[in-house]
Amino acid sequence: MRLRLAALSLALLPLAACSAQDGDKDADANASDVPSVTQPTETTEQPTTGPDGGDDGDGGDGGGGAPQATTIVEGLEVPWGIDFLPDGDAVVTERDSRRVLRVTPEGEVTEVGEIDGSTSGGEAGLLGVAVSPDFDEDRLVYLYVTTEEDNRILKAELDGDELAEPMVVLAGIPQGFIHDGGRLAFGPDGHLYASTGETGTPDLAQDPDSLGGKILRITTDGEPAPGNPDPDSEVWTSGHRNVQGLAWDEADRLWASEFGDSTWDELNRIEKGGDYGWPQVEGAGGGGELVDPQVVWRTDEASPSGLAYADGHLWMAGLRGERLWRIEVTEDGEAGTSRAFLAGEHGRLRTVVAAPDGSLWLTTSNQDGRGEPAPGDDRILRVTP
Ligand SMILES: [Ca+2]
Repeated sequence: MRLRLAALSLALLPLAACSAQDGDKDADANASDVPSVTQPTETTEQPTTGPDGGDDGDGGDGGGGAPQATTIVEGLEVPWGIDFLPDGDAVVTERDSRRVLRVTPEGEVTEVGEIDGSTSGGEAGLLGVAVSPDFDEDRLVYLYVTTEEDNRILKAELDGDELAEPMVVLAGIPQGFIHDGGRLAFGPDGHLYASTGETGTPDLAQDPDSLGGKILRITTDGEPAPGNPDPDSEVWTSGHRNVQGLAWDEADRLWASEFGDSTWDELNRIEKGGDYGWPQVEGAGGGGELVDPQVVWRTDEASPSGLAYADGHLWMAGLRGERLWRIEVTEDGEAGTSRAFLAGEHGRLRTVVAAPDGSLWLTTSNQDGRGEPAPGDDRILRVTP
């Protein structure tokens, strides 16, 4: 582990660049430099509710095969990251409160810590979480956190219901009021992948010396992972605007969902060293050295954050689109037909992850400053594919 002190000049971009699409609230930077953790304050019981809608989707599904959604937990505030522990409980982060929660499959919520040094405001805050593949031995969870200086990846031991002081894994990822990326996931290769945003400064996406607008691939100590395109760089792919979804299919191909600017959101198949076009191209049409997306959607239909793979399909959660997209993946690794479910039924949808029992956990994001919270928001929903 090391503290990387590069890129101080990238701290705290001007706040005027808030886009109409995915920026939202005023910044309230209030953090100290080094995030620390506050110990748990309470445990709350969250009764599991029954089916809450009989959701048939809006994809013209006349019957059969439409995913059903039930509420696991309600009363959360902008749940952002979810990953699962070996015992089946989930670790859940809340973006603005900066709380780290442990949630059982039955919906019992325990606060295990709070990341005090995290700045929230706009799209920043406590974002992604990934549980160590060796959790039974090392007890580590990885967190993607915005501070006043940067976005950084931390790791902390989770012992039962108590999160220890975090340690810095990788610092110096540009931060901003918007486009902070933030998804963390361990790949089938055992390395940690992180999606970053260009923070409203599009040229960062093409700057090989910036960690912004990239997908990073690092070791658990924050070093460039063996086999990276540049052995001295954490960068795996570049030319991204704001990736917030990462998922591997059953052939271990990596997929990423990406916010477009004003026209095209993207689903990309991620190949080592690829340049995905931003800011030269939004959507398809790059040609040459630029990798085109596999699927695009209008931003009012998607504005995607989380991405998961389950039941032979990719599943993508739409914020502005307020729907859950299901995307076919062919055997040769092409994205096929996509179809929407749950449109408008639960408001903004942020994160979707595959749970150990084969279901999907799906979060609402109606408390994020751009939604219209319903009683009980925000929620974690269980969706059975
Ligand atoms: Ca692109």
